[in-house]
Amino acid sequence: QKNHFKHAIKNNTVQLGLWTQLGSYIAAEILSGCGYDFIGLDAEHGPSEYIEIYTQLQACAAGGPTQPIVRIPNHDISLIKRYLDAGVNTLMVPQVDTVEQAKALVSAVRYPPHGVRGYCGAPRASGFGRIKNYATTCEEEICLIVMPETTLALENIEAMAAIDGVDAFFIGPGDLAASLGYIGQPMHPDVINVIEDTGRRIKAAGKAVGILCTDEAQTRRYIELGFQMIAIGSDQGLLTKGAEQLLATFR
Ligand code: 3PY
Ligand code: MG
Repeated sequence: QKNHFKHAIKNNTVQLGLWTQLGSYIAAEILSGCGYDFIGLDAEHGPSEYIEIYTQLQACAAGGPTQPIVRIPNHDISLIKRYLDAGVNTLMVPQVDTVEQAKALVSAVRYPPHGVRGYCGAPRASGFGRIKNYATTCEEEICLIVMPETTLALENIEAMAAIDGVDAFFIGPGDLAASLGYIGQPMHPDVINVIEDTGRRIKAAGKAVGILCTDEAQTRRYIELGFQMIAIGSDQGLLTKGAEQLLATFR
């Protein structure tokens, strides 16, 4: 099955998304019908475990055309295998700092002889066996997004971008700010400078770049700079803001 998201970011079509951390399959179903290009299902932070992500993927399929992106908690290849089996075709991996780590992740999402992904005959990803050519065609449609979130990752950006199979980079502003000595200040001008420079370097190396940003002006700036994917808000944020605003109209 075609991964339109992967092709869109390759073709520089900006993808706007919503981040989710509630772990709610109902919220996932509602939000996938709202017109966003992608929805981030977070299994790094937030309460979602594997089976909860699985049900959120089912909800996304029912809810609308929005592309689910799953952020996994670590680099464990057996866990990556299970998420791919569950039907994840766009995988985001946090804290990717080195070429060795990035290469191991590429290998984890590819079947032999190109990689080490374990084979299952009829996973959900293959329509439970109905998509007969899944194993031989899935590699083209799997999108691997790695997250540079440390100063070490920044040193290795060009080398990681040169790896075939690393499709995109999603900058983690919170962790990157912490690594730069500005914990809790992802909008600090020094941090923004580094992020913008990193975005330029990734683009110059020919790969797509994205970020989470809830500031409108800065989001427009990232779009101007050519960032291809931006998570512009979150389920938790919308719920909090909406609930507070509603009450404030009467109090
Ligand atoms: C971070 O800000 O560190 C993130 O991982 C956001 O997605
Ligand atoms: Mg992070």
